[in-house]
Amino acid sequence: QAVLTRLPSPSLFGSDIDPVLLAAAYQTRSRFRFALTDPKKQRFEVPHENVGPFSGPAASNLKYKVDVQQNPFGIKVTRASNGKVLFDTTIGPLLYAEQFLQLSIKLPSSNVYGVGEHVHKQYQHDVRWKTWPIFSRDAAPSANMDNLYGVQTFFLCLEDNTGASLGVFLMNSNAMEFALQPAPAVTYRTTGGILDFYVFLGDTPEQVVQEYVKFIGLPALPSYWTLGFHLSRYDYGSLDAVKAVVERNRAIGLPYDVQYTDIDYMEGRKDFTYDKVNFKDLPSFQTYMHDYGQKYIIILDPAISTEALADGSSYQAYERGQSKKVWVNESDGVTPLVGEVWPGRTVFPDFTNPDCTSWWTEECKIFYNQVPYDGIWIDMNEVANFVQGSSNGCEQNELNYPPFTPHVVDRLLYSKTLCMDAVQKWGRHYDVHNLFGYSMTLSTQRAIETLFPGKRSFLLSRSTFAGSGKYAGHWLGDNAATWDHIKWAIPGMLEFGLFGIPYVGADICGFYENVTEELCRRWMQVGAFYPFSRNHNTKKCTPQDPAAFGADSVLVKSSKHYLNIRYTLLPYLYTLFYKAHTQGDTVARPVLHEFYSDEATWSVDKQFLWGPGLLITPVLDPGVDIVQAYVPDAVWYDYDSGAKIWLRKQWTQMYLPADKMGLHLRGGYVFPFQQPATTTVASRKNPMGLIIALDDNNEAAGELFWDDGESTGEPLSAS
Ligand code: MIG
Repeated sequence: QAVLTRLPSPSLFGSDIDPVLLAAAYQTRSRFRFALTDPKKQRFEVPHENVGPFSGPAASNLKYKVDVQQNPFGIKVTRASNGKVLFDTTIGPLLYAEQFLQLSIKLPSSNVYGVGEHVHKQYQHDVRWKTWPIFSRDAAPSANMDNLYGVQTFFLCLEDNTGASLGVFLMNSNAMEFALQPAPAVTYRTTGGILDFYVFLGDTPEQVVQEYVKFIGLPALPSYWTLGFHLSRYDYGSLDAVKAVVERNRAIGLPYDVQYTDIDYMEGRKDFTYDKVNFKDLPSFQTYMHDYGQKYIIILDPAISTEALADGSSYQAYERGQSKKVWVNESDGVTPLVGEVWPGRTVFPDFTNPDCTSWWTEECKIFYNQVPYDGIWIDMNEVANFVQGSSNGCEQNELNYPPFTPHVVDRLLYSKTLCMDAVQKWGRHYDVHNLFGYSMTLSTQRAIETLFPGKRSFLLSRSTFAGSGKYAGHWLGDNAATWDHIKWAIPGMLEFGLFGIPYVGADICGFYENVTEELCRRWMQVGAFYPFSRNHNTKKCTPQDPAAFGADSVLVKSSKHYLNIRYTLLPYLYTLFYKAHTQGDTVARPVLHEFYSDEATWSVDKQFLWGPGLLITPVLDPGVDIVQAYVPDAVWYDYDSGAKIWLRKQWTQMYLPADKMGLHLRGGYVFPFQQPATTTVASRKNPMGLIIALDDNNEAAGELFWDDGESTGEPLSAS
């Protein structure tokens, strides 16, 4: 510990804190933590399940060395093996005020990856003065540098071509920005809480991810069926329309495990209700799906209508929540904050309140007893509100109008969400806003555990925080059917791998806008290799489920071909998820994680790997059948033909006509497989086998994790 006193200088935003307490800990041999707090007053700290106190013995045999510079204060973390400075805050001053905290870090290289949630058009960050706002927001991905749904404050830095890497995580949930500079350096600039930094050292990028993910929570092991293909859209309009889509995609023999219904199944967009006219038979829909070996997932939104049902009867879910006082309150701490979302006037459950979790769990159960379902998709949990702050507006105070506002969308913190002075159990919305989706995930996980004891089910969340991956997957939100979006999905997906949320994918064929056959065909090809593979569409747009393009279309032929390969390789994919779950490995893996000694891979983001062994080279441009592809330094075999590729460690032109994408198996690896079928219920009964791809020495190795695909608890068998 050390006490830091403020050097004389003009105040930037007022309310400077002086002194500041520094606490630091050698937590493990590869993890260093330091926190800066106010010794005179308790400031907000993220109530994360994995944050412990500064106590316990110091780790030994450290991979790092820490030096503290005095006057001005700075902290330097050095790699013990080679003396390289990895993390150096002496590049700038520490600023610590009530609502403005800033620290800059000089880095050993500009190979920086991560931090979100944003559209990063390139996976490797551009360090030329780019400032990214971080604040959870219901905003559609676009070319702008907007803050999107989730809050992820972790980045990875590849030091050099030895693979040595570091990771940095700031445990803080306030609105902030992250600025990259060519030094190379980064600056975290946050509006509250404390500065609580974790520095991770690894010998490889994968090791850094493992260290980070073990700390924030190893990702959930998905149920096997959730690795199948999913189909969804907003506004089927009726259950008959849903069934027509299900039937036509069954009829073409599409590998297809999961069907969704979006908010149009509800009565008046109210959670825990269903439209008794257009979705009259919803109670038997799960059986209809199960009869074919398929599953059914529902959407739930956080906002709860305050209005009665259409027939005048009371809306029970609201009434019960109201009597249990489970809503987010206005600044007085007792009056429920009222806003507006899909169902009209709404209140917002405070998922940080244990009573709210009990209420939510109970509502999920009551509804399940009417309309059985297999998994839950949670949306709008940034939290989205269609009026600014509340129906009563927001007071003029330092929470709603802080002295410094990061470059968030609209430059207004309560825009499209709740007033910042709203009150929740964990604290003021100002401090806990970024935890809304995370807390809703925790509550919904409780519901899932209650509904499906001993089973894993499915949970998908739009808003995430560090640790969300322990319970949930994520989709990249409301993208559009454009060639830009099919490209941006790859950096997005790879980043969520770094964040410990490997079960991730973008809406295949795009959410907004009508898609063309060509774009949808290319998207179905690459999407067959998203860890979370779902085709989802918005209302009114032309149907884009594969069968909609005609049973004889090239799109259907190609979608089936690549989904069959996905289903064939599910034992390999499932094993990758097991390794993610047990040791924090990435699943959809950046090429640089396997080939870091080759600088050419450091910026590859139009291709990616499944684990170490499968190279995926999609077509991401219109009118193209030749793609510039990188062949990393290994032996590769074309998946379809088995032919060996006679070049390596170079760019090549890959011929990928309309029905083809690049898929290559890496020599040295063994891929467990199973004969595919149209559902995983059926494919799991088929014979299994091994694809053995030999390396230069005619050797190969691999692993298989196998179990019943849905139980929780200890694995039945491993490796
Ligand atoms: O503002 O539930 O991202 O997947 O279809 C739209 C309707 C609300 C946003 C989700 C999208 C979903 C849609 N929702």
